[in-house]
Amino acid sequence: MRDYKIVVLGAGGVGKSSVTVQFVQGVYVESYDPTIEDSYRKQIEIDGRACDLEILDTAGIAQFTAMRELYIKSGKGFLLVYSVTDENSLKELLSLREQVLRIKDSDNVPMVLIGNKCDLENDRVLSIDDGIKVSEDWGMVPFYETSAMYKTNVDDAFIDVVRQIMRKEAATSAEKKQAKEAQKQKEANPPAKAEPSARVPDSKEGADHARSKQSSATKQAPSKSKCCTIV
Ligand SMILES: Nc1nc2c(ncn2[C@@H]2O[C@H](COP(=O)(O)OP(=O)(O)OP(=O)(O)O)[C@@H](O)[C@H]2O)c(=O)[nH]1
Ligand SMILES: [Mg+2]
Repeated sequence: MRDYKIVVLGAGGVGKSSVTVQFVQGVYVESYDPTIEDSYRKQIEIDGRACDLEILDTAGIAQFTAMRELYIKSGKGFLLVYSVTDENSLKELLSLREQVLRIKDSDNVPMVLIGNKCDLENDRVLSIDDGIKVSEDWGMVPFYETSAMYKTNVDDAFIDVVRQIMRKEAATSAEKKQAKEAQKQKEANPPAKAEPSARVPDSKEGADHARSKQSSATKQAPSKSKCCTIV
């Protein structure tokens, strides 16, 4: 069974724990208890493959974010969560994503953007289009509006990030296989040693080159006729 390490990131109170617990345990947590760090495991079959998910639910509030760098390093896929009722929570994600890309040293990191609390229509300050705009700015990162309360799109968001990890791993192992094949071929048929005169000279240079070649050949191993010409 393959291991998939997923990290849930976002500002305080946006619903990271509620979304995670809803996905893992199928229950909705009404109360708010700020997280320091919680880890969950869930086994699930995706596209016929058994997957062992390790989900890290992280702290949103600043006092608890010191460990962020470490868990970003170890994560394979990321859920970036904001709340549609909190404009700042979306702004905070911009720097969080930057941090993820910087630490991973890659532009290609499995990731989904989540606008949570979409059931709170009356308190909504961010539209679907606001989320779509950010997803486009990020190079079409998959975007879901979710409700942890009603379990809307929660499973889809997690499954999406696992599929992205699978695709990335498949691409990496295909690249490795190709490189290995190329190396094998190289070892089996080593390239012929290049002649020192293999470079194609331009016409003037070619003439000079030919002349100097001739004269040095003459000096080193004069043939009869050339000997006659010099004399
Ligand atoms: N109406 C509604 N409330 C939600 C939803 N998701 C979370 N909440 C509520 O929002 C509050 C905060 O949710 P949490 O899941 O604890 O938020 P968090 O992002 O984990 O917060 P930190 O751990 O402090 O970073 C709780 O009272 C939740 O019940 C949702 O989809 N809809
Ligand atoms: Mg939490």
